[in-house]
Amino acid sequence: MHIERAELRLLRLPLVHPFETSFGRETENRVVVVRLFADGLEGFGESAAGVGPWYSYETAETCWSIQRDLLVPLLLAHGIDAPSDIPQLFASVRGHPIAKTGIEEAVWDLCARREEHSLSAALGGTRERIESGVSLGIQESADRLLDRIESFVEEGYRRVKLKIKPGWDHEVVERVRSRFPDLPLMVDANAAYSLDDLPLLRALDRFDLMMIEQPLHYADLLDHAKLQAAIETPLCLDESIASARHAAWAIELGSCRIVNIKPGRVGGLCEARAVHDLCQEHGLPVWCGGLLESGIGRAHNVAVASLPNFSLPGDLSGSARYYAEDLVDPPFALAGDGTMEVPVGAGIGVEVVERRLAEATIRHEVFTA
Ligand code: OSB
Ligand code: MG
Repeated sequence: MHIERAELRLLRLPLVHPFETSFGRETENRVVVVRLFADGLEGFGESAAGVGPWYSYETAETCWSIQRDLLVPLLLAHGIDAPSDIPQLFASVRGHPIAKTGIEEAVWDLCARREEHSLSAALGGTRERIESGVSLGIQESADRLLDRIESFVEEGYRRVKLKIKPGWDHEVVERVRSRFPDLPLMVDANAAYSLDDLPLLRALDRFDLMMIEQPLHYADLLDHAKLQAAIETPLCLDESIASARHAAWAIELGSCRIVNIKPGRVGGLCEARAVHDLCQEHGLPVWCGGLLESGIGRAHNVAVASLPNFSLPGDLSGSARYYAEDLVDPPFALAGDGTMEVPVGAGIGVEVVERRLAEATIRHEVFTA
């Protein structure tokens, strides 16, 4: 297949609620939406790197420059037969996984539409519905946090993830646990602790958490292995699992018992599936994380989460939890039982709303072969 035209759009997406983590507070997301044209069809992907280099070294601006200067020219200069050609095509560019993901996703969408398959079917997905969880940022008070949890539980969310950081951890988790004794609950520290905090991390064992996500340094595998050996609660790695190779190291070292898979973090859907397959072979459950994506990236995440070893609820919440009006129609919505439907239409299976795309665009550039 010859890609005839590529379009990049830098979008500004104001969040319904500010999102605060151990690395800061965000009031809006910035993403690059990639749109590719070939054979009378189009495909969409999203690079949801955000405003600043806090979660990862990438930003919406680094995605834009790497895509404009390197990835889009490579794509337009080479024909591709299948999405699985993309990782090799982009291998000469070191790193920048979120930038690569937006383009690889658009190729997946385009190829699935060409075959008249859903993206889920193209990936080998087996689920018709996926289980939704919700990730709750640090709030101004524990009372406010309890109120917000209550309303998400009423909506049907199947598990709640709390962001923690030093000073917003043990006491807060204790309050949440005593108010919601049976709630499937987990915490995510976004690398805010070190092994010196072992007593505090061990003290979390008594709250029956499903897991503790990424407590230690963003690139670490060794200290996580030491920590996992010293506590009972399963560790889940996010930032540290940058590829299937990192997952293999983590499994061999015993750094975690669960893996959060985000296509953006590992460089695309091919690599996300490779991490999934490896974890499945070794008996580690996985779940799909998020980067506050719009409906475009969310559609890709939902399709990935339909693979068989995604056996835990993901950070795949309804569109309304993030944005007043999503870019896609229909928006992603939670059923009362806390699940979301995996779209069955061709490609991502949701319509991109041109008006919304235009309203959110702060920069736009078109490239032709
Ligand atoms: O660490 O999982 C994370 C959002 C942005 C960056 C990193 C993370 C998150 C979330 C929310 O926890 C994920 C989502 O709901 O999209
Ligand atoms: Mg995380």
